[in-house]
Amino acid sequence: MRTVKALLPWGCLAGLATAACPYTDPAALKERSDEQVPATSNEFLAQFEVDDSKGFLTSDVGGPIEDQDSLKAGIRGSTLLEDFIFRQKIQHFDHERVPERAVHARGAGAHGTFTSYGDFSNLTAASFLSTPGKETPVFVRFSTVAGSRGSADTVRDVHGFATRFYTDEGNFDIVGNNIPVFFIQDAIRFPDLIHAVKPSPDSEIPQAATAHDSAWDFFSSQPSTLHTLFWAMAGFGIPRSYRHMDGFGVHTFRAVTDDGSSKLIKWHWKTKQGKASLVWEEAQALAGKNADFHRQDLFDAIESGNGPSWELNVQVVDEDKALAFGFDLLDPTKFIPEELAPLQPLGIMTLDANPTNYFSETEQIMFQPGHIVRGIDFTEDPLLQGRIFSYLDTQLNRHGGPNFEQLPINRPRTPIHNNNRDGAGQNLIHRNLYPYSPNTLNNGYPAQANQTAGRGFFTAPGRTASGNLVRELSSTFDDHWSQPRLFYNSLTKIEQQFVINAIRFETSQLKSKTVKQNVLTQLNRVSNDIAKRVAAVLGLAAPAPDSRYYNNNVTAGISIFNKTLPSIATLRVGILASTKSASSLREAASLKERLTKDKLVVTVVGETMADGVDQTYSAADATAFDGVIVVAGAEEIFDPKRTSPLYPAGRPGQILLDGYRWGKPVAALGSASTAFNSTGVQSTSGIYTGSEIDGLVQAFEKGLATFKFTDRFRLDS
Ligand code: HDE
Repeated sequence: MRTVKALLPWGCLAGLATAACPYTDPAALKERSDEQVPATSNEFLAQFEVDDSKGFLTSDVGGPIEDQDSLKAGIRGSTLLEDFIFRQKIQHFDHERVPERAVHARGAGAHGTFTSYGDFSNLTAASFLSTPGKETPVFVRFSTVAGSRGSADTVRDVHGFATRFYTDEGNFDIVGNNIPVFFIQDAIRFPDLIHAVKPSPDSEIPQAATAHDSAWDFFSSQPSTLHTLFWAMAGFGIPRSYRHMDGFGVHTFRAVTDDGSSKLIKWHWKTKQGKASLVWEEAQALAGKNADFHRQDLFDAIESGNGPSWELNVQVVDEDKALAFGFDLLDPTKFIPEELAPLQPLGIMTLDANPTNYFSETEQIMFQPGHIVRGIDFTEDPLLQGRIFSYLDTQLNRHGGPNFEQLPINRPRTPIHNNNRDGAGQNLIHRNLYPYSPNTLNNGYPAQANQTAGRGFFTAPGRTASGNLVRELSSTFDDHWSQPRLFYNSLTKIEQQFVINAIRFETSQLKSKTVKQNVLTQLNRVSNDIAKRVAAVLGLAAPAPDSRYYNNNVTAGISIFNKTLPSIATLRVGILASTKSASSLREAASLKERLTKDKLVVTVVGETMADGVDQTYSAADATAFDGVIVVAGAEEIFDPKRTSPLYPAGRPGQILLDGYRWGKPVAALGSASTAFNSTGVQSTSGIYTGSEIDGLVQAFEKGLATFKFTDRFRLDS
């Protein structure tokens, strides 16, 4: 339950202009200061919470009732139409669902705080960036794109990273992704992209996957998709967790100062947990073993007090440099390599509170690229321009009327004074009888705010637009191949192999030979080597190299696997023990104590739920662990000839071997090292043995920071 420091009078919530309410009284408004708005979104939301910890059950209109049996004509008779208790209960239940998001339906969210590093008024007039240490409440929702609301978390997909800042000058949203570019360049093509990617209209197969003809038909007919596709085929499509991915605003936006001068900017969220990714077989197994893996990970990390953090950065470019880098900054299929425009850190965001109610908060939050505040402005990016309409429009479908901004999670911390009235689900009781501007009868209120009055929003004065009306894209958007190649060139060899494996996996599901040929044509424009290696698996002839398209450019900061993690806190370790050996359980307990001190989440696995065992071999699986340790005394159960009715045949060995095959650090304490031989774990990097806990733990923890030992994976050549 959230704690509320000071409850506001109801009139404030209703937006009523009363002297008792510091947020809505026009006189008080003029003097509004930071202290007069609730400090955190949690504090604000707490006012809407319902506490059922005491009291009697009531009807929807407040009368106490009982609701366990319906009202019948005789003890064995029909239920009566008169039974209002039955009708209200069933009717509300029948209407519990709202349409899921058309895209990004599957997601998880959390509350937190953004803290500005400094005064950035030389870049933007945005108030949340105006003072060192200034705190702004945030809510973030992470998501996958293609799957339905109940789909698995670890499918291969672009991931949403949408942030709402509840600033003291209104709500500001960065509705971004974990990949800095997008598939298409003009919003009008979005329905085409989504129709191609979503399941087949007849069978509704496949769920949350792009491994089907229509998706790759679109990708290969619309080469602007290649760049994002390449990121998705790499580790970015299958992150270890939401916490281990970066976020990007994707489009170029404008930062505008109080005096109206503007710069072009790109938003970047840099994870403080480090980037980490699953490997594909592991992700697939996880989708079956724990469909809620990412949701659970975020929730558990926050519950344990280890909420994740991201640093907000911007790349800043002068207005007249939009075409200076050899591509168009209005083209959302391009990113600016960090070498051309360095990242400038602005502040840090930490998520530290889970939603109290998933539906009210995570499901009902309505992000919108059009939620901007003074100091931020759009650009003419035709994808962004369309999004500004779409996100608002789609809420009419989801919430059945225009008052969705009044839902608690969508309300700003600041008072609302608009002249909007009525509509389905109107929550507010407006007292103003003159809801129009200009007026004299309400003394001109609400007053107009702009660049000079009331710290209002204003469009960057330097923006200009002119030209003939055309239904076409600028030729500065024409190059679709050099950045996918730049991206691919900047990966390590093994990451390149993972991209090729992913494309092989996806295209192996294709039935249409024409689509496969078209895919090879496009891949060949990125790299003949890729085209050849994919063609070999598809059993098709590779196209000849087309050197008109190729470059040898590289950029830093792309690879996921070439860096160790800055922190191993909250990573998960499985200790494989045996309930048949009391000494193995003792060793497991000491090991657990030692690892827990380093904030690792430890699960001791045994045959039965004996004392000291957290999970049985019936349920445990390597997908649940970032690293595995076998303790002495448990080695017997890894003998493949040994069977037990207590778990599926070979399960202990399978956990060890899967951990090894999926690149995780694997360790054995003392005599348990024989388990390696019996299960086929080979001696490569990331395999640790030793008979003394401290030494083994130190080495193993270094292995956890390495995260994936990629030398265990095969390269084509
Ligand atoms: Fe979205 N997108 N999108 N998108 N998008 C939605 O909005 C849309 C695009 C993104 O956690 C929808 O409320 C169009 C780019 C995220 O609630 C919808 C276009 C980027 C989320 C919609 C795009 C995104 C959405 C679905 C092309 C990265 C989830 C329901 C012009 C910069 C936000 C809803 C959340 C959600 C439309 C392209 C990110 C239908 C028309 C580019 C993170 O309105």
